[in-house]
Amino acid sequence: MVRITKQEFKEMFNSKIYSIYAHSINEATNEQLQIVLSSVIKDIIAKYWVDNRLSTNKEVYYFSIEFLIGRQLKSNLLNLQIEEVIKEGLEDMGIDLDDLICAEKDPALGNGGLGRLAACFLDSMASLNISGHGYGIRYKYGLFEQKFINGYQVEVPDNWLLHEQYSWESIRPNKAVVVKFGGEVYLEEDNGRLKAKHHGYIPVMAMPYDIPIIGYDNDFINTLRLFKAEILNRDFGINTLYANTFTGSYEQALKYKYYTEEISQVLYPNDSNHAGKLLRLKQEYFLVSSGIQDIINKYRKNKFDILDFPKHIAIHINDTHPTLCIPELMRILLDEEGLSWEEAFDITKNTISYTNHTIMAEAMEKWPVDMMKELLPRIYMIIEEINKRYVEYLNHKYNDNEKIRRMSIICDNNINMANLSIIGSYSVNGVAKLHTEILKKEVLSDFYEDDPGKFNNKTNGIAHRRWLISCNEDLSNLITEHIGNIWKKDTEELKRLEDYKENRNFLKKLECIKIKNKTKLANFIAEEYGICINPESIYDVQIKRLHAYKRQLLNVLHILHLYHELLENPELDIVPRTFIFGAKAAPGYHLAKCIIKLINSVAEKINNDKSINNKIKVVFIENYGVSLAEKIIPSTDVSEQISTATKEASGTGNMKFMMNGAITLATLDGANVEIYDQVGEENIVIFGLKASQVLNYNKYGGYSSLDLYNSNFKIKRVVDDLVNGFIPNISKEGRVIYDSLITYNDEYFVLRDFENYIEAQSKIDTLYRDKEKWSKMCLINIANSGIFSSDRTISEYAKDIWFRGC
Ligand code: 8GP
Repeated sequence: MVRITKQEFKEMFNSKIYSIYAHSINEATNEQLQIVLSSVIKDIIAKYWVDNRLSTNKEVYYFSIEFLIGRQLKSNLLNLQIEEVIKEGLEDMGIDLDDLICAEKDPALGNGGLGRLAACFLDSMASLNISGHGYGIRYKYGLFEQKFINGYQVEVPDNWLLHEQYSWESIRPNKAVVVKFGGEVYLEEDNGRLKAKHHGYIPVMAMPYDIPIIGYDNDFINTLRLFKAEILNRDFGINTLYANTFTGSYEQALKYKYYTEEISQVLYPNDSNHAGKLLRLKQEYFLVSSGIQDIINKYRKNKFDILDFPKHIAIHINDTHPTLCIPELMRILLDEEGLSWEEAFDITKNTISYTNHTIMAEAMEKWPVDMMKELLPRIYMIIEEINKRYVEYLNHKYNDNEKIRRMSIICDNNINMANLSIIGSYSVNGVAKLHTEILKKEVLSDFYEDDPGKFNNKTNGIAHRRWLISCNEDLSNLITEHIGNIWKKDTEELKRLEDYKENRNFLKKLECIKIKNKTKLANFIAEEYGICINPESIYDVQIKRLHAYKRQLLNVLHILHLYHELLENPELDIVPRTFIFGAKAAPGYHLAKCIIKLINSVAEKINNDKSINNKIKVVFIENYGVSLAEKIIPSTDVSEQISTATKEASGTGNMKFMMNGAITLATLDGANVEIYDQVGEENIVIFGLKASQVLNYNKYGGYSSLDLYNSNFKIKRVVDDLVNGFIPNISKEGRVIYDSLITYNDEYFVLRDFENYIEAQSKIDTLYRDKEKWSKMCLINIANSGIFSSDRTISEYAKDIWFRGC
């Protein structure tokens, strides 16, 4: 049990502030005090962290190009169960803990769902005593900071590493490794065997920075190791390597510095578009090679037999960005460990497991053969050989050229990373039941038919510690007062809340907590944006990346519809609504940026129209990210999960809202289907096309948005708004959006689902009027959200994938 008295803490804090800043508390800024506090906490946990790193149990390594961990201070104090002592100790010194919590920079090392999921998984692995570590990249600049200027998104660099330092990290120079790019590979005779020799490569040093991942109330600490790309230092024989690759002039040296440092400079701001850039490929290999070398180095120290590798090590790849783990592990086993191809492939296949996170075609990574060959010659040779052997197997089994083309790794001069991931791993999973079914029956059906046992589903989950206990303390306390503490470690216990569904007193308390949270958010919005919103109104929230398939457009078209109804009849009896958006668009994603401009312009018009009596308000929160989500989610009434069925693999925001007692307004897509199964149809509002209908439309055609537009007055009215000047200052953007709906036949079925969505929204209005009934629905949502804890998800990964057969 991590123990610290108030007195000990104060002494540590005081001496730390002098040693870091050489001045007293009075002179320090909140940022400095937060850095001091993090440093003290690192000292407190040091012993446990070291012990854990020496573990010889089977270890899981989770490779991800993104980790969206959010602020760490509050969550670390919670997990260590020392929040009270620290709070009081700080108070004695005249410091408010909340100020320090807010002073922490949010490391935005991810875009969206995939990166945030990786962070929840780390939290759960540590909390479940699983030795599971993350490998990622320490990007100098995280996801861009979003500013709105005249309603347009403007991107500003996110300099989260101000002064080159992150308060929770510790640098580990003794664990640095070298990653090799370019050059040439020859097979040379070595002790009677052909061995690959790599010449003329460019060496890049991968410097590890470790962040502790603290388990909940269990003294268990794992590591998130992020690698920074640097020039080689003397320890790595800088002179000889320089001689190989650079002539040694100062200019060349600077070129080399740029080449290396560029690799961990910036996180690609694309949420689903595949960034077809050489630099991105360098980043992927840099991550993979650093991580795999690190694992092998530790493995060698433990002196286990290399043939037992899969007994001791599980490597999980989070989507295809770390897929090069497969050829990289092969490379080391073949070229450094001297194993045969068969032995090496057997080990690799039994070590690596893969999760697919999207079926969006543009996110399916493919790399040009020439690029791979030039940048990673040895890796390419290995991929080619894996492919050659696999195609031989397919030829033997199927004799069907079309099928073989679809299943090969290399086709049309491209390397298909999903195919490589499947072929080189023992487990492939989707992230919600529906998504996994679509993978099996549609997107990856050839592979499923070939090896059905490899496929499985692992429905996503969220760290309930961050997304309920920590971000909604009042709700968490209310729950504990009624059902005790066990739910914090076993969220299935939340089911016991159903005993209170007829208890008026409890329902009232639930309602009061929501109002309190809504008031807090209203104050924040008034302060930050100067918009006055009404805590008695329905808070209707859509916060996620901006993407056409997520259909923020459907939401805003409905707002316009409601606005017209109010203009026609100002007495219209609706419950006041506050529509809240938060979303970043990829900088090169034109349609998404046009939609941002549209929402901001609609907000401007509606918020300033006195004739509608404040019945609707629209707020677009700038620079949405983890910390803002923690503020918004506890105060939400309606959770908008309105993607085109089939397109959202799972969604995880939907789970966070549910756990905080919001009612989901959703299509039957991704994990919404499973939320529906948990709460039953009377506690969720469902609308729109089903997945099977969308798949049918896509296969056989049959929907014309133009016909619908011409035949439906309500649809025509809001679509025309885009181009007739009704909304000021959107002439260009409105046209782009109009064309996506009408000229290009509405790829995401926005208009097709519109009528149905209006009905669903009016059902929300009706339901909300009965406050007690609404509160009961909220309660049932909270009570049945336990299954969506990432502890459940991680237990399933552990049992079915990483430790199966152990
Ligand atoms: C997201 C999916 O879109 C979302 O439905 C799912 O809940 C989440 O992954 C976690 O499984 N996918 C991505 O964020 C994604 O594919 N990002 C890659 C481009 C980085």
